[in-house]
Amino acid sequence: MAKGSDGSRLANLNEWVAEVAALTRPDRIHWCDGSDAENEALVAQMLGDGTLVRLNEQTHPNSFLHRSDPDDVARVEHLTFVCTDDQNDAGPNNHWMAPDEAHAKMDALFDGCMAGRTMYVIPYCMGPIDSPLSRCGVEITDSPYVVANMRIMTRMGAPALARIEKEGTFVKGLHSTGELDPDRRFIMHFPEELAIKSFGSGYGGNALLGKKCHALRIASHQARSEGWLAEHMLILGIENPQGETHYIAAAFPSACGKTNLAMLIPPEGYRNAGWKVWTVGDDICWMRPGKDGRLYAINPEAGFFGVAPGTSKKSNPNALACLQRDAIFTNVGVTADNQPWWEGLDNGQQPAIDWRGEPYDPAKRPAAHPNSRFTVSAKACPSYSPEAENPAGVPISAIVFGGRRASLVPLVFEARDWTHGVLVGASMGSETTAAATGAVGVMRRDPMAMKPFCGYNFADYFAHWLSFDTPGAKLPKVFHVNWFRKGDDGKFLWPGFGDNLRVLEWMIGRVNGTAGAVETPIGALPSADDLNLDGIELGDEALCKLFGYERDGWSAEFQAIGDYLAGYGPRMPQALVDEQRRIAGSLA
Ligand code: GTP
Ligand code: SPV
Ligand code: MN
Repeated sequence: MAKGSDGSRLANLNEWVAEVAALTRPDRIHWCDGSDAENEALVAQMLGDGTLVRLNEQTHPNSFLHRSDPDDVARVEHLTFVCTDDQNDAGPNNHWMAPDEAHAKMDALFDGCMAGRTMYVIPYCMGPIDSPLSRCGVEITDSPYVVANMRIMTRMGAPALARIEKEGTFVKGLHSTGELDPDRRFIMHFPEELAIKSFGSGYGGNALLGKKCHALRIASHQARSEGWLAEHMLILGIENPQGETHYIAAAFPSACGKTNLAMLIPPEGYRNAGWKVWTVGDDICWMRPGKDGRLYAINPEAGFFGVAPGTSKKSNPNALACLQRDAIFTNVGVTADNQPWWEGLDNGQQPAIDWRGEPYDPAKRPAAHPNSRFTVSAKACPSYSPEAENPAGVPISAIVFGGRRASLVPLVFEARDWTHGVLVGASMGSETTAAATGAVGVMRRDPMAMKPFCGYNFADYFAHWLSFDTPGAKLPKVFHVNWFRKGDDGKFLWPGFGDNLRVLEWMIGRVNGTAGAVETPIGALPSADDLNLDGIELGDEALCKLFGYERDGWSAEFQAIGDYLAGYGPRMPQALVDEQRRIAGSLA
């Protein structure tokens, strides 16, 4: 039982914990305070029962490997539900179940599920503890691995409990790993009750309920009624040689480059000239209009749950620097001397044991699972922005949408205005990745990178986005990027990573009115001369495909976008339908 200073505001928390304990029947209840001693005890316990394996203490002090159940390695979109009273409120973009039915189904699964286990009560705060934009929650779980990850990913423990006591409201998240049986696995959201019930998975977005379940699905629903936005976006600051910093928020689908862009290290010429990129967040962004009409953003998270494969000293030195100590690795391989290893690490070492704990055999499986991850505190990142802890948030100058598109979509273009920008976000497409179970590399619509995460009807969501365009609003400019355009040989045409700064520089130039562009029906595209391409070699095919605009292809794309929006029926805002028709008409 947690004691409030007067007991009153915590009554609903204590009641809920008692109710859950009566249902799940744990052997013990542990209230997490977030202390080092608590963490050390949990780690010792997990080392003892094999949940964690200690990595090489010389090269990676205080770092651990966790191997998931092989059937539990990614988010499960087909088992994720939004349970609203009216199915139309969840929308065609979500799986839906009636709240009563969903509660009954979940309560049957939770019945007695914690017998023999400890029930952990984790009070947490999403966002700086003193920010008015932050929101609190409590996760109840029977997984010590979840506790250890939540400790890194959120502000967890006593300060969060104190805030909950003051506010009286919090998101209730109930989680159990159950038996890790994929047939008894559901991730249920009850946005109208600020509640989550997750059973049968221990993996990332399914189990660390502060992350996708709270900070995106529940928060997006809450944000709609309170006038703000909860988005699947990184936040970065870009400092120019004059010392001015512009903040950019960017939405790319899962495993499409948010962490990498957020931690970008400028190419050498830029570095020498004094350019610097500051990391505010790599996955989630909460923003709301400030008094001056600009959008102000916070990162609700305190750590990174990043994709391991492909992370190298060359592609993302900042991420690698974060991973030197105090990190949890999930489903990576290890070397003979027990250092973490993944495909694309490129440090000259070789894997000995794969992510399943078996001797590495490239004919059998990769050493690291394609969706293997690291969990590490944001404070460990050399580029972590001092402004990331600012309770007021950072003012956003540009919003960027992007996806993995092998064909058609150029490197970058700019939307004409906010309404067009909302359409650019709403019509985003991307090839699927290993971040969720299912086929990889299939093009699907993933509006604003929120397809798996919007807690309500996309038609209402687009209307909510449009509603920010009010008199006096000083909205960010909106852009679209594609780092993943391929040539006829199937290779990426754009070098990406650090060189993406060239594109960000052009965006800031557009915000300041100093950079040029060519108007087309899909938006304003830079010509190759409008970007600084010094120091990189691009052939004719690359120049043509990265900076060109293919009228016939876009005409077909806009027909497909029209069909997609029509699928939402009359709830789709007319302004968006009109915008699509106007552009489709000018392409015909
Ligand atoms: P989530 O954590 O799943 O939301 O993903 P994320 O958007 O943060 O993705 P991340 O930055 O981890 O990138 C995923 C994959 O994309 C990695 O394999 C990267 O190497 C690759 N990637 C990132 N940026 C670029 C880029 O600019 N060009 C190319 N070609 N690949 C990139
Ligand atoms: C994503 O899939 O977008 C992630 C990883 O960031 S997870 O936390 O598992 O959702
Ligand atoms: Mn993500």
